[in-house]
Amino acid sequence: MPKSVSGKSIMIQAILIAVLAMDSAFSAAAETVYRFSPATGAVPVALGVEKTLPAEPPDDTLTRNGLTFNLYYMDIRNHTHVGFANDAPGGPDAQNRLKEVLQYIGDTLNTPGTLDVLLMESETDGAGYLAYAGTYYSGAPGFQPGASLYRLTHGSKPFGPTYEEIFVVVDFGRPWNLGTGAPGGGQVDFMTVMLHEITHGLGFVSLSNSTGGSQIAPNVYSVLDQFVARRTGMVSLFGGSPPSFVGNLADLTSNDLAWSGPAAFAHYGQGVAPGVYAPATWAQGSSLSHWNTGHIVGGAVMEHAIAMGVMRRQWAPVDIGGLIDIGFVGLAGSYHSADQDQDNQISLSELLRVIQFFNSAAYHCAENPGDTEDGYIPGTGANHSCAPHASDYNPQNWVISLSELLRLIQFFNSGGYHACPGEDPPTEDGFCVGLLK
Ligand SMILES: [Ca+2]
Ligand SMILES: [Ca+2]
Ligand SMILES: [Ca+2]
Ligand SMILES: [Zn+2]
Repeated sequence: MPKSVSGKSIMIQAILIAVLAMDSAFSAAAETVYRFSPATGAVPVALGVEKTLPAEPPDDTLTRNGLTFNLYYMDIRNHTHVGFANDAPGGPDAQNRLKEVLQYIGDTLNTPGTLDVLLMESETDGAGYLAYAGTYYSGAPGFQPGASLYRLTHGSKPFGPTYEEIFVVVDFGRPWNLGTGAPGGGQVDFMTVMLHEITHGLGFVSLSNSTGGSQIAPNVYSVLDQFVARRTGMVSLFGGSPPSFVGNLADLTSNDLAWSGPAAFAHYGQGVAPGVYAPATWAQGSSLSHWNTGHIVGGAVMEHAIAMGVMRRQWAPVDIGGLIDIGFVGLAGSYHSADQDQDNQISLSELLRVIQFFNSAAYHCAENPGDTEDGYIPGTGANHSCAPHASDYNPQNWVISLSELLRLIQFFNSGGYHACPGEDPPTEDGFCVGLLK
């Protein structure tokens, strides 16, 4: 999101899409792809002609939980002496904070693969966006995943080796908190903003313009756009094949949009669909690409604005649900906690363990997860600081009820189960009967 500092809060500026003049660099024969961020809108790139990712090996690499991030710092390569550069005042700190954010993302995303992240030359003017990030889309009609999600689900780069999956631009002329501690009241927390921006780079973004058309090309929308709905009646605003805008123009500025995806609903846990940002005046770069700021219980990373001095370095449940809906199904946890050997089957001994919790009338967390076979201890206990058991969901109360146990017996009897967070309608516990094909 394009953020700017305004008084005590950071708000998104309305940004018009840059209209790029065609010039000789845009060969008529070259296929066009689009670099897209909420801040800049769609910027056409002649595929194979304009190369953005350096051919040389990355400057740094980080792997967490099977997900590798290759980091390319243009401040280092171009000797800017600012921003992320090693000899810039906050350069090493900024690199470390970025890597901590990526560690969190890798740990949490639970999705193996590789993403090339291009840290473009930093700005220092202190005007305009705090930072922005995005990914690439083609001009093909459909609800597109974007390059990041495409690479993680297909295992290949959609547009070839010379394009990154995520590009990031940071304006270092801002009062950043580049430390690990909490930001001061007049500081912007770097890790918080990086998490927000990189989430856009993962594909959490709308491609709609102010009239419901695509910013890229006719009928080209994002996987997020398919979940934007008019709250009254939960009517999707983008639909059909190929997708087009099927809502009313007034919907886009109605303050009455909601997210129709089941995982965001379930993870939000408020019994109501989370709101999508749709202020009375269309805010280019902010509208539709964020949760309804100020109306999300408990707040979220993907609200369009964040107060200075605030730190939010982990996705809120609603952020995680939204990411699951758009295709990051690994976030749901691929395995049921009863499935200790993670073979998508509930064996008799795995079932007996949960029957033990049922018979003990309660369960709680082991002091150290490695203390027991599954990190839990039968019986009543004060420690509830771990993630609840997947069998404890209706309600989640540190007690395994008979009906909750019967659900696991169903998986035991059917020879397998699999995570199915995208099921419509959603299942009671996010899992489905049977082995994944
Ligand atoms: Ca700037
Ligand atoms: Ca098993
Ligand atoms: Ca329960
Ligand atoms: Zn944003």
